[in-house]
Amino acid sequence: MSETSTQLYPPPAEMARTAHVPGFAAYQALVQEADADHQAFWGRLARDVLTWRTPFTQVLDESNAPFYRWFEGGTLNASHNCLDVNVERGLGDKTALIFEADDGTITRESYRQLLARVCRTANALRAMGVQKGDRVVIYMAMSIEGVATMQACARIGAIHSVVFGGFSAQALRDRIADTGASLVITADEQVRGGKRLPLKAIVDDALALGGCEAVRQVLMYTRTGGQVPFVPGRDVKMSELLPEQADTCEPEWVDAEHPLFLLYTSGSTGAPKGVQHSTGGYLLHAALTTRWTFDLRPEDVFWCTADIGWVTGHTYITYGPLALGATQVVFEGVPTYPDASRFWQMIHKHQVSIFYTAPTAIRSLIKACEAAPAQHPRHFDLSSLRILGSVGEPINPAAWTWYHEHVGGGRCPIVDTFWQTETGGHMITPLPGATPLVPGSCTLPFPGIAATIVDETGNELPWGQGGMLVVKRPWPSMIRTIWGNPERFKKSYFPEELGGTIYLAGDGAVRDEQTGYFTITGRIDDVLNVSGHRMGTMEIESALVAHTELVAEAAVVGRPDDTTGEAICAFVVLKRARPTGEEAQRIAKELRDWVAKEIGPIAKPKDIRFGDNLPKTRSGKIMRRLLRSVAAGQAITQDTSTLENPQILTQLAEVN
Ligand code: 6R9
Repeated sequence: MSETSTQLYPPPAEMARTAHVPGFAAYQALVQEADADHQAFWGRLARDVLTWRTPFTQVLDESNAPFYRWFEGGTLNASHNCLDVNVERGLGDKTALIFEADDGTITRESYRQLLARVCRTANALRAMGVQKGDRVVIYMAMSIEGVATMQACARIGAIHSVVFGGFSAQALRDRIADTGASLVITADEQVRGGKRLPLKAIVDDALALGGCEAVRQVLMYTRTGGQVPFVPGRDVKMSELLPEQADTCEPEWVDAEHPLFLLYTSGSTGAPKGVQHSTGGYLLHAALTTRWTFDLRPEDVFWCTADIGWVTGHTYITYGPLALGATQVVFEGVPTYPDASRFWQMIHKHQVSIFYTAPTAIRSLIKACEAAPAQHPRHFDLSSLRILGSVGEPINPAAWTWYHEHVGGGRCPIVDTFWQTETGGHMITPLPGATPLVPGSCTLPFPGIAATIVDETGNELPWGQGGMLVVKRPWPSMIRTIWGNPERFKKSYFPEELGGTIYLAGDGAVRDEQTGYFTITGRIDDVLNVSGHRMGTMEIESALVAHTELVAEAAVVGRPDDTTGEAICAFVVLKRARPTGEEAQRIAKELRDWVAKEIGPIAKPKDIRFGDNLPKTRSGKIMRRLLRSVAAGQAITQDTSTLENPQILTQLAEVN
């Protein structure tokens, strides 16, 4: 509905008065403060929001741009900021985490208890020989232990790299090998949607693939007690090591620039990149955005449904809310188990006041609740909610309106937060007490974020004209480098064509002619967004052609999908004759399973089309533009005159 996308939703009057950023004028004042003196602005906030061991002496060092350094001279510890500081503030007995397991079992942990757990884990890591700067790979599901393990790494200055529990042994191996980790932390199994899924067995497979020789030990949390292989001398159980440990642990005071974590994400070419984040700048933005974007108050119950395997789970579970002493829900399961009312029941049970989820979850719940009306949110008391959030992909106006009306009861602002793994925290987002909302728009930049839109040569474009989203000034939580590949960091994010110091987001965007509000139009590179998960088309292509017995050539593109946003569509040329009918379906299934094994189930192509060839230019380049139209079922309107073999398009349009 086009009307809904232009309707304005002003902030609720009460919020416009009492929010951390109260009203649009307050937002504008912050933007002006940052514009007038960018460094003074961030310096003031870094002193206000974080607790430093030694104060910084310089806010920003640009001498080696784009390798920016923030808060030089300052030392701190992220875990100290998230735990000790809150206990010292008198929040020791406040609930930090409410964990709800897949089967509904609830465990609560106060700030004091969480601090003790993190200290025991940190002592255990030290006892295993982990030192400051060592990399630790965490392959765990949603759990208090998962959050505590990340915090424990931070406490001793070890660099964690969480790998999402849905990635395969091969994908896990690649990440372990790239980090050079000496320790892997995992669980025996994970439980999701009533099913037990392996974790430890996958770690064993990953290590057996080779290339991870730096790994000396594997630390295992016992989640289910299921039978799992155990390698004596290498594998250690948390249940045996932790109780022996003291529950105090002196934090390792690190420089503001000390790497806090690496998180792998997909780019347009090559292997996934290890995005490196800092301690001081990252933590500042994590805490500040949690405070301003979600208007977090002491009495709030915050629930971010993301997994700790993604950046959203890092910033808005492990770091931001804890740095502010919030109470939050951590959920092990899936939104549709035991049925599609799970979220509504949990919001009511835990009296959640701030709820942050992804458009793909909303769209799948709309479908499920329409099919089973008893599970519709209207049957549940969701009056505890005050603010809703969305992240991961554009939220279409229809899903926005449903979320606003049925989940938010028409009274809760929706913060549509645009950001990326590389940005560390929110970049363009409404503030709930300040910004009038327009469904489908992430509205305006967070104060201090110099976002704008440029053309290919770096010229700023007027409102109304679509182009590339860039950020003109550095900000504290920006990516510091790609682990082990500073050249790729410069090339990917600070291209010479744009002057070498402007951050290129990789998304297209346009600003509304009247309001200047941003709308994200999608990636401008070969990165797909499937259910809010970033997938490189090249990664999936490499996985397909790695099936050397069957596959000669493959090209992967995205096509629009009502539920998942984008769906993966693979065009495959086999080493044998082009299959049809049942044979085509059988081979397509085999290839889907193969991709799941190579990368993980999230990378399985939804469509696989077989051809005798792929559409290529006379110079042999695959014409992905055309494949995108074929995948979307659109008529080909582009110029095909440079195509070597135009007839191939008809063949590829056939669905198996
Ligand atoms: C946080 C996260 C980043 C990519 C980003 C963009 C898309 C995220 C969005 C959005 C429109 C939003 N994206 N939030 N697009 N509106 N509110 O998702 O990080 O996994 O690195 O993905 O997701 O395309 O470039 P990440």
